Amino acid sequence: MADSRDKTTDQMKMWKESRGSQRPDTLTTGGGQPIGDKLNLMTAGPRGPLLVQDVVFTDEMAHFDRERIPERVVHAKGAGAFGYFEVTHDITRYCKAKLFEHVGKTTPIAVRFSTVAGESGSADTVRDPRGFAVKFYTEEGNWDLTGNNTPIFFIKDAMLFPSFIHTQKRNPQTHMKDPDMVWDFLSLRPESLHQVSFLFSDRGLPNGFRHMNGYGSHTFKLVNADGERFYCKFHYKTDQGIKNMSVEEAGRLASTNPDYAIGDLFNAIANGNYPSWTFFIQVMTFEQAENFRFNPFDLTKVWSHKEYPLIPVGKMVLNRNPVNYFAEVEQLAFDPSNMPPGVEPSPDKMLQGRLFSYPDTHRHRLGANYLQIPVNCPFRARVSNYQRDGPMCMFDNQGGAPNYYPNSFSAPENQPRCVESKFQVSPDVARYNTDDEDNVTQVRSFYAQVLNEEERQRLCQNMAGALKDAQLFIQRRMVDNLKAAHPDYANRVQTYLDKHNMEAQEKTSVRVYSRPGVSAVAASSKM
Ligand code: HDE
Repeated sequence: MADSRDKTTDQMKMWKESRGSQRPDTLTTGGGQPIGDKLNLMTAGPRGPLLVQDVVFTDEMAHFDRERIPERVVHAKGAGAFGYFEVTHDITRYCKAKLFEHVGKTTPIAVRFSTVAGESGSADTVRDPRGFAVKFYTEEGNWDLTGNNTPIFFIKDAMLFPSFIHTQKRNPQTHMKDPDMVWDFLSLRPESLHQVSFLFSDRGLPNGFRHMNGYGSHTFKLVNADGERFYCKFHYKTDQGIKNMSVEEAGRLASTNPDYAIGDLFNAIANGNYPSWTFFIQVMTFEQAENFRFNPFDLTKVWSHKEYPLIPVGKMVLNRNPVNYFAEVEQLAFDPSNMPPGVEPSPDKMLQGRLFSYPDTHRHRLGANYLQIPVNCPFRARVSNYQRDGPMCMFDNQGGAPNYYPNSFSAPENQPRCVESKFQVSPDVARYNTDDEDNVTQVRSFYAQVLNEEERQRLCQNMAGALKDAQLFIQRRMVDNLKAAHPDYANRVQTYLDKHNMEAQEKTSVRVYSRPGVSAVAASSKM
């Protein structure tokens, strides 16, 4: 028993030890009044009933009744940690953001890693992308680079996101995960194939959060001090090395240690084994973007590293565990629209959709003043604006400063250097279809060039193992999509599917034929 203990399982013991010889605190109500007895209700006689005047009880119970806030609609299960980002290479020729000001500069950060589809209590070792969200607390306000462990995504139009997520969640009637929903949607949207291929490859089961890369995923815009603009992608490469899990190991841990990834991160940091990542950018000029063979803002595609090499920028180190999970991780709110001057959105339709969705969900989940919660507060900048009041307003609500603008009473000043860069948009306003763009070229090279033979084999086996649970017509449509990417991809998945389908058929026939009183012909006509 003692052998199996680590920093997570010993947390209570260590907390007590951390208090040394300090006497225990006085037990109080939420209002701070000392409590005489917290074990026994105040009742009329030893057998009850309870008195309304037992405010020690009502204070406790009323707060308990309100303990849960809505969990994140996606990425509900996750782990958080804190640390710093240090600039190791000068990129001021691309970006004027102060956090990149000079080599050696450090900026405090908060990071949250997560799975996507499961609920807050779900297992860490499921096949799913992993969230990789970083909040940089800069002097120019917070920058939230809210990415994943993959450089691409399933869709490229934000309109589809709620539907896509519904297919990853639960069936509206059965409240179960539903393979028909998943594969119906994915096969109807062939642009998802690149991400689906990543997902069913070995990288779909990372070994914890420390052994995976992170990506800003979208194309962003960088602006330098002279107002020159560049398109850019962000990458974090794990210094721990990539490590994935076998399907068997992930399945075993899902039942024996469903919090494996949270524990792995917590223990590493508590043991002083601080995980780190090297931060890079890829840069594309506006001219290159205009002539690029793909839409450079298409989130289902990567930029070739040969043509757009990784440029080193800095290092991210995680060296502090949360002191309290709810306060610092459950309430941690990331928002892609939090960008310091020098970082701007590209026209990527997914990024544009996210700029609205995140602050909107935070107002619902955490309340209108969520930016005052300490972990979200841009504590290195001084917030001066005209937002006042609202529920749970903390601090001094900007005291006696005028709450309207313009005003003649020492109003906070605009900063012309921070005006967003200008850009042109000329095309007609319309709802443009994106699913007819090239959805196969990069899947083909992922399959044929990036993966080796064994990896290809596992990808096909993993995919068929999941696709087999969908209706046959959906399986066929998916295999047709694979065929468009690479015939070998389609053939191998089909071979595995045939095997699964045959086995399933055999099982069904055994069940049907062995039912007493049902003839084989009658049974097969029902199939
Ligand atoms: Fe998110 N996503 N997302 N997402 N996402 C959320 O925000 C959304 C997308 C990502 O640890 C939600 O606070 C839309 C891409 C991470 O707290 C929500 C679209 C990428 C996290 C939301 C996307 C991400 C979220 C749920 C398509 C990688 C967890 C709760 C237009 C580049 C952050 C919340 C954390 C969380 C919306 C697509 C990453 C609902 C509308 C692409 C890492 O606002």
